[in-house]
Amino acid sequence: MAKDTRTIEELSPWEDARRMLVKAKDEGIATVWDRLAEQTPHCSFCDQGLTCNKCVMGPCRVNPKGPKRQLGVCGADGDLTVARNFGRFVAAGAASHSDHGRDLLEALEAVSHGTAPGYAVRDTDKLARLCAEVGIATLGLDAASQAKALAEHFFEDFGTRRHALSLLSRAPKKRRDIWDATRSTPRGIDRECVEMLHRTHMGVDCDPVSICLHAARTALADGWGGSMIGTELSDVLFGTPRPATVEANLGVLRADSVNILVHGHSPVVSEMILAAARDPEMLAKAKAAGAAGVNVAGLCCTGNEVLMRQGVPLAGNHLMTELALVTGAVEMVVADYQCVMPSLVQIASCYHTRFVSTSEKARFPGGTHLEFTLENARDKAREAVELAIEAFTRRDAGRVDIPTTPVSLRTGYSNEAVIEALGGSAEPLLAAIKIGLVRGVVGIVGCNNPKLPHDGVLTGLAKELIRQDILVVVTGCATVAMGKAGLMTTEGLEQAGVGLAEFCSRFDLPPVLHVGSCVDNSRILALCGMLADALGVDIADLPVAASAPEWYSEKAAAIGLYAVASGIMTHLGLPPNILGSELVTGLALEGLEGVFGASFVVEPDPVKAAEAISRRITAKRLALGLND
Ligand code: CUV
Ligand code: SF4
Repeated sequence: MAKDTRTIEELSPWEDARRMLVKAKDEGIATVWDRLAEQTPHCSFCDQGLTCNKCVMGPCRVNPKGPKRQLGVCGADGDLTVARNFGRFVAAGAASHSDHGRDLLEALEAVSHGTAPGYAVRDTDKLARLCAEVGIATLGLDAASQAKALAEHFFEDFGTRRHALSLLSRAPKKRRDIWDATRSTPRGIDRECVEMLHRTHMGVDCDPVSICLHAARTALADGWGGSMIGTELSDVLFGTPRPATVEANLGVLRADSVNILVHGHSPVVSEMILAAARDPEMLAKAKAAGAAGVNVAGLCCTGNEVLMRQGVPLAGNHLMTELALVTGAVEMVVADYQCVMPSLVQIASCYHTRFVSTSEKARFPGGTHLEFTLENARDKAREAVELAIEAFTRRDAGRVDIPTTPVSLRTGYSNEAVIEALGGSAEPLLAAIKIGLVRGVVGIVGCNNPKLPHDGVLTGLAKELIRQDILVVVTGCATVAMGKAGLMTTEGLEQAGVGLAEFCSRFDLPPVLHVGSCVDNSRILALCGMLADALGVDIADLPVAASAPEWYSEKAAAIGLYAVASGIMTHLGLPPNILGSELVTGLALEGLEGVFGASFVVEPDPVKAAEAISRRITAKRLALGLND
């Protein structure tokens, strides 16, 4: 097997990761880093986005600068090839978030019909607020009828018959005008994804710029559509997050308990697993099997979902998912979908660990498939917990190593909770921004990527930003990184600049606020819309930025693009596979500025990235007539 030439110390800064990397090596277990080494160097055509397999006249490798093969068999040049690939990449990401959003919509509908036992509307106020927002008269409607009406309304947003998605109303008028003028107003969530597949079929849209603009429209359909609906309905069904202190890292696993890891993205399955694990009957069964209890911990975004709402500890982020199993202390991984490495099935089989898939659309051969539906979820969750208890009896104590003790982090900062923490309105934050106590706000989001030092770019960037009085909001896998770095409690204020520390202390906030999972990036969009409206400006005028320092997924590309198309400059720690086209790369790095008032910055070095972001924030502050 090819070896990663980096030392374990270079791969990850964390004690828990390093200990498990050593253990994996000792036990002969390959990880994502080993497989990356085997795949390196990557195919240079693919790396640049210059391969095409969209028809069987090909596949083609396009070499724009070469003596030969400047065009694919159909005549597509490098720019078109890169644009078509990137368009489909973004559409896949937007489709993933949005299909997840649709699952929440189906759950809400089933709850309204009484056909989803165990699920309920937990936040009736939010349900009523959303109904009012989209124009559903709630007078005389009970919660079930409101849920039914709201579900029907949002289903329409997925279709093809609207001219604009309903929650676009949360964006400032100026922004909506820009979208209209550039024909990037998303009409239907599914429609934009499907249209991207259509446009990129051989012989449809052959203009790379036009494809990129449609990519922006598709991404906007995710951010202000599929993801936003997913977030809002998750709050309605499972409760709007409120501040709480929780624990994170592999130390949250318990040697004496049945450990179940929930992994994936949707709260629909993980909430049920949690409910079953907390059932006294299950606890009794666990005790009978010799365990002290049933301990549920989260991975990745589903972990963020149950962390935000239920205080469930977070075992780790993307690059920790394999290593969590290497502890030998995990009885079960329950996965729904997205970002679940197929390798987990193989690694689970090296231990007593059971890998359970739950979604009809995400099957993992070699694992145990317990198909969850809205009707059977409560029973299936109990079945899963019973299987985990059974697995506990087969645990090999000699192979268990739970490294480190957990760190604490504060969570639960939904927009509602932030406003409540500020005393009922966003005014104190705006005032702090105006006088420069808080210079700006940056969303740091997204994944890990084994090509980069684990969590290194994420935490390096966050530390630089808070030092420069920039408030950071985080979602997804970035959360665990910030928590481990100690930035998500008020103790983290020691690392913040004087102004930010003063502001945060006044409202008892940490310098890095946890706003949720990847779909919850929509909370950041909504917050930006709110702040811009309060100031009477466009989102592009705000001293804000976004960053996905260690991103890897198609979804992250969609997030980055909807941020840019919403007017938010976005930093990426590594580029998407577009460098084979100067045209597309130029558009991403500069051209979009002229269209949407924001573009991408690619920079792997966290300090340099912070400089670029800080410069941007200064420029926006000066343009608003504020100090720098
Ligand atoms: Ni959706 S998309 S690795 S779990 S943040 Fe984590 Fe988050 Fe990226 Fe995936
Ligand atoms: Fe080749 Fe064109 Fe077919 Fe792509 S669509 S595989 S470039 S012939």
